[in-house]
Amino acid sequence: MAPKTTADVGGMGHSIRRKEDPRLIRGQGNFVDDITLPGMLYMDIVRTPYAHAKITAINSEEALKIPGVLAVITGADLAKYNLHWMPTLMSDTQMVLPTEKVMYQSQEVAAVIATSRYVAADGVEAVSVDYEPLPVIVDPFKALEPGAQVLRTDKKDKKDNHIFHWEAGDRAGTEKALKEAEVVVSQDLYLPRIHVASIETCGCIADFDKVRGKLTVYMTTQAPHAIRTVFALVAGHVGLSEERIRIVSPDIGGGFGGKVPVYPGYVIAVAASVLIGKPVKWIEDRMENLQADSFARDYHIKAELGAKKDGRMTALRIKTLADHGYADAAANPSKFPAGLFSICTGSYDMPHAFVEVDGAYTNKPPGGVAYRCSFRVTEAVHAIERMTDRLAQELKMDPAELRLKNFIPADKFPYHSALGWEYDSGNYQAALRKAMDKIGYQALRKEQVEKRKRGELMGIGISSFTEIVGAGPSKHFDILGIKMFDSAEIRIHPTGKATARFGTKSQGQGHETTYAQIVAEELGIPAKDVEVEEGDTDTAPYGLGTYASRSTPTAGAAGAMAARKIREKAKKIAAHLLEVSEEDLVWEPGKFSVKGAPQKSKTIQEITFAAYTNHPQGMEAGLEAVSYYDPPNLTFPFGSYICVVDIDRGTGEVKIRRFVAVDDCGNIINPMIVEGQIHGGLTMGMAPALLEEISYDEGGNMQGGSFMDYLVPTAVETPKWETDKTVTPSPHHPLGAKGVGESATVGAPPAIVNAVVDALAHLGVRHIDIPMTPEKVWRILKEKGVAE
Ligand code: MCN
Ligand code: CUM
Repeated sequence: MAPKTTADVGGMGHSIRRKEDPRLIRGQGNFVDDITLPGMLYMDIVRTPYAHAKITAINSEEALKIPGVLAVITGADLAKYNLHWMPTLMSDTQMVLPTEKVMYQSQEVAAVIATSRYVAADGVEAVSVDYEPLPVIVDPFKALEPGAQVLRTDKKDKKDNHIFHWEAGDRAGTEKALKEAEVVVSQDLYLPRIHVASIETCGCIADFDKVRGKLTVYMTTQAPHAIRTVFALVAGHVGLSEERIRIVSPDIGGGFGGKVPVYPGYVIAVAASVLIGKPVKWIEDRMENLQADSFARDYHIKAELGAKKDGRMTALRIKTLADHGYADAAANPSKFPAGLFSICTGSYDMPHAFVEVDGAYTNKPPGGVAYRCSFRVTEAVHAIERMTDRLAQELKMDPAELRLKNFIPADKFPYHSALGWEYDSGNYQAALRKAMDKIGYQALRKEQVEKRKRGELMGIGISSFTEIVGAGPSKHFDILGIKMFDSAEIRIHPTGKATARFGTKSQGQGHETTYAQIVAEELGIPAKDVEVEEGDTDTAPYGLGTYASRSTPTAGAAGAMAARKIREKAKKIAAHLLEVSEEDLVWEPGKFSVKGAPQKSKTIQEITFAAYTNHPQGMEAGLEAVSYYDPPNLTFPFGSYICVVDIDRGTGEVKIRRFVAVDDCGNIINPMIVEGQIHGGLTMGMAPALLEEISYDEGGNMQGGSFMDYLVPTAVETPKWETDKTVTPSPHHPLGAKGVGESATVGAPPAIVNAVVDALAHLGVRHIDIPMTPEKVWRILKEKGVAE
């Protein structure tokens, strides 16, 4: 689709350079830790080495002797104000600071407030805590065994470690269809705990102004307004009502879902600032970040896929056990304790499906937070794309052919899935065929045959994923009762420039650029003349924030709707200026002209000036609009990825030789930014497939709590991604756009696993759990007698 606007205007479809980059690449960004306030104090946190233990004493005396240490805050101090527990986004409860026992290694135990960061750290060293260790549960299956020790003793009526049961689909119908299926493949899959490890850790500055009774918190949050509401709900009883709370998210160095929840550190810093009356800064160090927050996945999946002998899929059944750590602090919409996992029928026309998920408590940090996942879609896509390859192997069919046979046909959209979703639009065949052509699929298969004869291990893996992003609609989606919509407010200033504010918050996605392009598209005001603001609850309209690739589907749509309201008013003003009736005007980006007399026209800038200087009698002055957009449906971006791997028989190392990603996110606002999102997402998809994992030993000690053990990919490990696209607009989004930010992370891992399993399939390998580290792969090679 050719852009409607000129390059100077820079509306949709133009790869204009990111407006935020000049400051970010010059080191002139403004992150929380860059902010210094007069009289600011520093907080550091005492953490437990035990995964489960009673606290018998906390001794702060020595710490308080250190010059510059002003206070040591404990759970008992917070309990006086009933602030020692807080609600999680999933309506569970989580400790701010413990009063009785700790539940996971590295949990917060006390906080030291001091005049400098260094003194605060010395204070932490000097606090001594006495613990009485308790038995530890790290295995969620053991947690659910009858007679297992009950972990949440704080909950009066809790008799076990079961958090929730959730299911979707037709249990009986699926059971029957599986019984009648000509082939059934079943597989256990484990998606381990992983951590987003964004460049910037979490942190905040809490600044309580005693005189005005107003709290300002600069914080690393993806959802400033929702956080403000949560703070008001938690601390309203001590006088912090919502109009007196201002949350400011300045620049954020990566969120990836890890910056959605409220972490104890934020709340302690707020309590400290209110109690002491001075600004308090808390910035996590890298180890704290890796050990205590932002954990995703930890899904134990059992999947069964039934089909006819010709490969036609008939039924899918999935049973999952989710390890949530000691509290269910996942960031999901309230009615979806397993997120949007029920997208697990994927891109296939599946007649019957049933899925159930149970959540369990263990002695681990709260899990299920997020990792570029669109609310558990990563897990769902992993399951169905692995199962599809399992089936192909079983039937000795080509996995591409099996997919093409089972795809929802392009003419069946909007498609109603067996698990209750209405897919808005798609053309899965086109995306897969494009990927196959681009990578030269048939030639690669021939090459593989040749290589196998020579004992070389080469594999080709496909993943044809369907994403589900853009929550709302508000009738189904809320967080703690707050409906999920999003917002935009556009003000056109007299000289024709604009300020546009949104309820979302970019953490690196480039909203300052792409939102400006949306305004440019709709009003013809050059994108460079549109200043985009997000993240300050005192100025931005109320919105639910940026996660689940929802910004384009919700706030982006709100931007278009607000701009259209402005255009309506601009039309009235143009009619007045040109002395014609509105019906006689035609719009082209940037100006209204008179039908049949194109020389008679008024530019949007002229009209804007008139809105403040020469507006029609009886009309209000000014040119601005707000839109709160409640999407009628989610958007369903999709794609087909093909990965080629070579496996080193000496080391077990998996080398990604080629990776072709064909994505479809509907109409694109900025192609360069979308490509960047996909590149980053692919690397973040490769990471858990090959490298990243956090596990715990029997004693609840974390393995992988530093960058020595937790392997984040760098440019060295990253292959050359080859991207392409198809464009299938969303029929309900005002711009035809779908979200894209998480597509690649969601789609990539199974393509890589499928490639590795394909390389070893002739040896009888049917499945490998991620991460497929060299050691793990080498052990398989050894077992199969092919290691060199
Ligand atoms: N875009 C576009 N055309 C489309 C769709 C999107 O030009 N059809 C652009 C958007 O305008 C936006 C970007 O692509 O600039 C991503 O848009 P969208 O898919 O709507 O996702 P969000 O803006 O809501 O971003 C959230 C998503 C999520 S949930 C995670 S996790 C993630 C991701 O974005 N975290 C990121 N990408 C990230 N990228 C960076 N640099 N940092 C993070 O923390
Ligand atoms: Cu699931 S990570 Mo993103 O939704 O912020």
